[in-house]
Amino acid sequence: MAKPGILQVGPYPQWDEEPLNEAFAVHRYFEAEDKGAFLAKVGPEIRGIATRGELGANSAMIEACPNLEIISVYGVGFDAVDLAACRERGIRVTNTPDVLTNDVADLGVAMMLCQSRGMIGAETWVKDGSWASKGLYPLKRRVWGRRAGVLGLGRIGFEVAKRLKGFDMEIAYSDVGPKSFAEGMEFIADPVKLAERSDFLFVTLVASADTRHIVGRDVIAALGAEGMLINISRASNIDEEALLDALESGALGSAALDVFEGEPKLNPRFLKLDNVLVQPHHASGTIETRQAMGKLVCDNLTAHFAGNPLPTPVL
Ligand code: 8YV
Repeated sequence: MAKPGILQVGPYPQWDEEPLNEAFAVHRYFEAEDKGAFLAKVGPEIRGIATRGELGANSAMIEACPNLEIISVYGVGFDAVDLAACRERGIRVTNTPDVLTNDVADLGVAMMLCQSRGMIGAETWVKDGSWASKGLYPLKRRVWGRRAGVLGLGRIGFEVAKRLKGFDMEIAYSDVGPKSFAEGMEFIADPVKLAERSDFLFVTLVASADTRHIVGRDVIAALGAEGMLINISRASNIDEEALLDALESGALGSAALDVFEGEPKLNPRFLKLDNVLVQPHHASGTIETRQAMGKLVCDNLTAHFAGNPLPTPVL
């Protein structure tokens, strides 16, 4: 029997490419020079799309594949998949939850520590000879015992909060409602009020049209000149123009960001700022987690084409 045709939207590590190529007839979208012509040619053969969290599958891509049955996302976030089009056509969608939760939380907390203690600048201070020529490195801000806010207490937000407890921080969170498992954490429904009482604000929300720019000028102003914003979710949750204005003027103390509008190209204003720590969207980027994510992508596709229940369905 012919292998099911799969459209691979972006590259995966070699260890994921091998099982995919073995089980499916893989068409590598990201290698095509003329993407439109490529889709027009292979579209009818495609029964599955293997994509990545931030790349997703847009309506044009879905439309070009009239025999599409499933989209398997390498990532927990599926905001870049046109879910309405999938619902309409009965296309299944899967993601890779749980396996990346701890690594994403780790990176969020690491960014807070790194940025608050000025570790990147401190390393430069040593390497460029400033330590020897200028003496002591400028003093930075403490982390332990201070106030953290978690915007979105889902799986990742909860793991962030759990880690912050280890730093004896006072933790509050915002979500659609109070969570029974949020022991020792204060529920503050309004993100502006959450930001007002927080030294560090973590954005760990699932991104959707409803959460777009939920961190806007008012939340950023409330966090203030001493506050730090940490984003390990999606760029769309933050009004990036407002964030840049506040970082440039000093109205916001600092930010630590793993995600950006239009990534991997960043707004060049970010590159001129000393008070922002930037990371290349790699919160889930450990060998262990990426292997587990790749396995789930493949397992979901295999289960679907074998007529078995999907391990991690979204739709
Ligand atoms: C990416 C992510 O999928 O889980 C998500 O939603 O955005 C990430 O894990 C990862 O960077 C691979 O592209």
